[in-house]
Amino acid sequence: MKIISAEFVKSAVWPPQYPLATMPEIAFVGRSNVGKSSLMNTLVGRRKLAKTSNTPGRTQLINFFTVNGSISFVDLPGYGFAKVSQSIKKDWGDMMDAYLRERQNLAMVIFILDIRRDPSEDDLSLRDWLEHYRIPYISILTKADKLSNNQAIVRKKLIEKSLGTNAQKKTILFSAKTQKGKEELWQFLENHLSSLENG
Ligand SMILES: Nc1nc2c(ncn2[C@@H]2O[C@H](COP(=O)(O)OP(=O)(O)OP(=O)(O)O)[C@@H](O)[C@H]2O)c(=O)[nH]1
Ligand SMILES: [Mg+2]
Repeated sequence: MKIISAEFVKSAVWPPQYPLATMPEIAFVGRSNVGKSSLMNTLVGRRKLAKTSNTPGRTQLINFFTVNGSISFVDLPGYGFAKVSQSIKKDWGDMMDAYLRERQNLAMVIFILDIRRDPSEDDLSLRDWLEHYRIPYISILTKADKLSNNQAIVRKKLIEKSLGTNAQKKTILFSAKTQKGKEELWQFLENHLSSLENG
């Protein structure tokens, strides 16, 4: 995909604040600090479009971006950050719930996991939620640069097993550091978006 433009649109919490649903939307979800913002930046080739940080829980709002004036990208706040209070956890859950349930133009969820970690309870509930609401998603195993190629392949098989991934629901190895998986993911997204246009 040739990136001509990538722009921040706005931050929002509740549906009335979302931008109009005029283009297909791709949402990036996963636990806190997993590398959601970095993955999004890698896809658009802009290192600082979405803010990244060593401090987990950095992204607290739903951040909307537009790519090439025709695709909407959404950087969602991460879950599973132990240091936040119960009330923030509840607000987070309500915010995510509203987004995933109500967003009419949501075309694909990029479900991001750390290749070094087994899927958490929160990861598995998110997967169940996506399955339940029949939201198309793809699992991305990021930070692959932290492992050797062989180790990465072993971890991929283990994580796929714990997620119950099948031939239709594939996973992609990814690294924001080396850009591994970037082309494969774009290819997948472009195929999916063109199937929506033609379907
Ligand atoms: N080595 C390596 N580090 C990565 C990779 N992706 C992200 N990181 C690092 O992981 C940390 C968190 O990255 P972010 O992209 O901010 O993660 P996030 O999921 O958006 O975090 P929150 O918004 O806080 O939930 C940063 O220090 C990144 O530099 C990767 O592929 N490889
Ligand atoms: Mg982030």
